[in-house]
Amino acid sequence: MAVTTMIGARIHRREDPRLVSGEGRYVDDFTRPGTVFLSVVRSPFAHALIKSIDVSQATKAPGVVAVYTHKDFAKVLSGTMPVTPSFVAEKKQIPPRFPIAEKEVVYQGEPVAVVLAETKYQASDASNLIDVEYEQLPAVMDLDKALEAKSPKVHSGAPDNLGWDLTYIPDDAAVMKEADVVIKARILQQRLAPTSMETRGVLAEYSKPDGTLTVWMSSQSPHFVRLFLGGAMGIPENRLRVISPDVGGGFGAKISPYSEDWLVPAAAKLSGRPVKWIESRTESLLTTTHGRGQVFEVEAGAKKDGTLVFIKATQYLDIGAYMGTFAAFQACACLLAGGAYNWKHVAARTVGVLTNKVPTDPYRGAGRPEATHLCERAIDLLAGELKMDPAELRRKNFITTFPHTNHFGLVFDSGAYEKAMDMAMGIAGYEKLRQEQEEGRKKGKYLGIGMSSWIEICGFGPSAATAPATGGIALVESAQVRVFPTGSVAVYVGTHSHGQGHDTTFPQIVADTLGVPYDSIELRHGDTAEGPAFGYGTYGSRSLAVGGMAVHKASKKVVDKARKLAAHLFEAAEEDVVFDQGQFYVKGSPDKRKAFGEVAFASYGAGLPEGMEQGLEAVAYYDPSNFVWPFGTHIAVVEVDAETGHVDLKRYIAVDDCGNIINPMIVDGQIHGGVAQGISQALYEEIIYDDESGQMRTGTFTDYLVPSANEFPVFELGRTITPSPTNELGVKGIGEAGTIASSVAVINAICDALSPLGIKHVDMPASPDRLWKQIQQARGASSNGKEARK
Ligand code: MCN
Repeated sequence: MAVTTMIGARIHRREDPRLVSGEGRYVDDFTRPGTVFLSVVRSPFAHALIKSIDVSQATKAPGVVAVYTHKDFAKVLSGTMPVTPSFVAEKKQIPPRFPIAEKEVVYQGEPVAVVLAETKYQASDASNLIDVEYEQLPAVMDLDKALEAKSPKVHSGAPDNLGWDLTYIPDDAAVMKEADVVIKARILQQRLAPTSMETRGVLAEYSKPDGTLTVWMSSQSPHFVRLFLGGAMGIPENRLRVISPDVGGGFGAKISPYSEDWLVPAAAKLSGRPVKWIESRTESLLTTTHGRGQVFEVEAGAKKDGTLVFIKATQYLDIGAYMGTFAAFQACACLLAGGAYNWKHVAARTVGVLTNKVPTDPYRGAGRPEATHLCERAIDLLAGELKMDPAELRRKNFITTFPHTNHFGLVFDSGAYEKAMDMAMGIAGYEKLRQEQEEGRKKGKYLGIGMSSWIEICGFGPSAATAPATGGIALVESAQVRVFPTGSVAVYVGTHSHGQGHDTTFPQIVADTLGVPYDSIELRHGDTAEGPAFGYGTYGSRSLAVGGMAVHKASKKVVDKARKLAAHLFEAAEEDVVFDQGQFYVKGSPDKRKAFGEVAFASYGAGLPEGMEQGLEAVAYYDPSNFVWPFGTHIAVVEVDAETGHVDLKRYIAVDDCGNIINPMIVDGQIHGGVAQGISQALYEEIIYDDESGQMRTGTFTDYLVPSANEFPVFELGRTITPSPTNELGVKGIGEAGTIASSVAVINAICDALSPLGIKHVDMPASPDRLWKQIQQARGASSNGKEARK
């Protein structure tokens, strides 16, 4: 690999001046002549039968162009919404999902009818005139209750509410008996709303004469939408164009296709008019897939000397009313339950449970924050039982030899876990903090130090592992590099940047590989009409480790062709031509050079070597041999006010290792955002439904607490670099790392702070209300002499 100056350069994101000055172009900025606006009539109930729908008043309302219900959409849409079920082999039940309800609604917010009108206000007003007669049915909202035999069924007539039940590894009772101490915990991962700044939105234009459909959509994976939507509408991929322009965040919730992604294009076909729908914030909280929504039963055991023996995790995952396209993926929490440690035995089981709520699907980290949380909580609980320092217990049990094959057959490519922990402890001043804690406790201060030594699997993914899991589609990645006659370069990729800075980092890779100026390279993505035939989108922190490698591979193909041409121009043998930072020369004659641009120009001219075609461009698909395995240690320092339950997050230290770095500034930015999201889960965010009525109680930002920068301390970052042996760039992903690591670091710190009260575990969000009650209970118990109070 040519090493020059751009890979590793801490340069500003080139997309930012455009995005922060209002020049970004999001779905709502696009319009087509004659566009009508769509409003969705949604079920107000969590579970009900639709007895009748009267649209007569709405049809007569001002500006209304059409009103459509299930029977209309059934004429232009076939099949059901896509699901990747094969990930969970022992699947029990995948309720078929049509994008709009026909006879039964199974979650609040499910589409029942749509109105098309000349303005969005007319569409919204008219949707209130649609009279739907419902017969309310009992809803089941609670995960535990849903599993009871006598509970109402989420779908009428269904045998039970079980989505899946899969034991990956059963108990090994003989090994489990070897443990001297055993801890048990029930850990809640509350439902979260992935609240990107830009809500979802779709604009669709159908041309009847030529049978083409163009869709503008806020999506992380436009090619997948084209594949699935084309199937549903019977439109071949060469007549269907999906454009994801600037996307204001996705956080995993814009991977899977949604009802509206089908209804808007279908309405465009039915009405013969371009149709636009932009999701409101309340619709977003109610109907965009939620994240997490899980309960873990965890058991772990260790020897007296701190040697870890076993960890057992049972995951109960609240699927919601239908299975999200990638819902089963969240079961990967089980595969990483052992974390960064050597355990003699790991047992894991995942149970997917249907409830009358909006489906859950991947949200930043998807399975890996949950795995880190359960494992790192178990480590701290064991350390408490063993009366060992949590850092010491970690150090004693870290995996140290690589590649390492875990209990599930996954191969960790490289790591240096202790090094990252040592650096984090150094930055934190760990020993001093422990002393301060000791002294503070004497004065009644509840200071806590929490650690999270995280690992993750990302860079999805190798075809051998992903094709069986997705039902046949291998998650590889594509790129096309085009060099124009005067030397400027356009790069087309199948990944989609919606905040991750690809416009900057991918050209950094190309600049070094081709040896051309960074400013001469443009990145294009998000339009299925451009670039390679298929792209696999952005999620699972895969864009660099897979997509960046495709870019690198395509660039190298271009260099190979240019080298052949340079040899011809030099009248030398190809193997004698040296390519050095954008210049070609013949071995032994370094003074006589041809710049890459000269060769590019020549490639469009006459007199090429025999058999060589004009032009200088290449397409590459990259299929990695393995996933990549970043890691690190985060440390949170908190003080809990025992009188109010308020948590003051005093410091946050994050040491992460994502292999070689393309752009340190962008990596830091990704860590900042990710850490903020994880802390927010630990302290603030929670989607709440009323168990009785099935109504969501957090339908606005007044009830659903999203923090601002003011709620966070300045993050103290450190970095170790352990290159990945999996790819030539030596890179690993970083887009989810902060979220994966941080929630449990904060919770471990709170538990540490409250340990003098005998509190061993707190659930998320650790809101003042929840903590105050727990503190009151603990104090009550201690005044009854049941718990020790220091
Ligand atoms: N990078 C780097 N060197 C590394 C690793 C990464 O320079 N060793 C750079 C990459 O080149 C890229 C960025 O860091 O510019 C993130 O790369 P990567 O880790 O490959 O992650 P992805 O680009 O695939 O992003 C996906 C990830 C996920 S899964 C979610 S969810 C998420 C996230 O990124 N959603 C985001 N970060 C987000 N950031 C914003 N602003 N908005 C979202 O919706």
